[in-house]
Amino acid sequence: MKTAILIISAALAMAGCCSGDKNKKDLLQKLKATTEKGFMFGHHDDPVYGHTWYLDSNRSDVKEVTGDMPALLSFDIGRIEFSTSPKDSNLDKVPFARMRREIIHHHEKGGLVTLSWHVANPITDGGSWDVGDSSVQTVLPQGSNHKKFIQWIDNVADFVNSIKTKDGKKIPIIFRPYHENTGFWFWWGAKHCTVEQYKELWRMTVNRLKEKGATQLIYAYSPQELKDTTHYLERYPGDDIIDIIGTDLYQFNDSIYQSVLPQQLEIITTIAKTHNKVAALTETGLEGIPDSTWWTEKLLPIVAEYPIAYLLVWRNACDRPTHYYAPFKGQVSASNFVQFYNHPRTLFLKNL
Ligand code: BMA
Repeated sequence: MKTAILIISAALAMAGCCSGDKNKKDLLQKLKATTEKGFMFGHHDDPVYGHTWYLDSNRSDVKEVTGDMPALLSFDIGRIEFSTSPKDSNLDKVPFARMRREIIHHHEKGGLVTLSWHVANPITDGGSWDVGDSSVQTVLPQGSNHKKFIQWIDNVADFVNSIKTKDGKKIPIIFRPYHENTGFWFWWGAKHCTVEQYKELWRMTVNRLKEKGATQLIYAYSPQELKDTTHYLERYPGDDIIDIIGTDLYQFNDSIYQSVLPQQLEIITTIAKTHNKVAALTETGLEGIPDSTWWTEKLLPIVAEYPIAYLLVWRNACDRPTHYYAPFKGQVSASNFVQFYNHPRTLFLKNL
């Protein structure tokens, strides 16, 4: 009896592992195929709140402007590390249960999903922005917060493993932790840990997630302020771990963005090509989009020149009136965004 149970549970574990792996391969294939056609548009927290609304059902600022959903939805799982109940919410007040429902729904419609993780500082339990020079070191094996951090990673595994189709298959997701690490503002930033410590943080995370059966994840690396390919690869965790060669770049100054964006895209697409990976502009945007033709005059002419699978703009906060990156009905760039939507190289949900 005991042996039978053991055999059955081993078989089930294998099925789980292989279905995760197969789904992951399908997702990578889809991303590669997409890059031939154009690039997907992604929006963070798109179906859960918008410029003037919070947690309504069946709403999306992007849909209200274009009649279509973004091809890619992004959510953040910051605070999953403290989550003990299904009622808990992330750092931007998105309930994890709602996030799960939206991911399943979007996947069923053929869309893609990415998750970032603004994980708390392991020493202070403060936010990701609570920087301290030894934080990374303390979560690595032998570190004083290692056990605690492994539990945090296990919470991530439990959450992603709970996101399944109706027939029980784990939904493949692009996971993008420890982002913008060439900057100094997050506790995993270059100023706060050595190259080796940063890489070990990644390796430990990916290994643990795999051990917990989360084999459906594909991984995006997204540093920013890149000098050249050598700089990009300095902290790159490795080809065996990373699937997506990403970067984050926002427009704070028009002419700087115009000159830096092509350089950054050149770096990531060159590396993606030589490492046989997928390139993506993992975060970008202009806060408040005051430039009414920004989408077709500033963003599109540059990104259309590079083989990237997607670009993602950040959230339309409902409680910060100027903190939005996608247009909503009546916003000054809304009609220009429709032109962007109609361009043959931009891919939204209906194009997938
Ligand atoms: C930042 C801002 C914050 C938010 C954080 C994590 O860029 O949007 O308001 O809490 O991302 O999503």
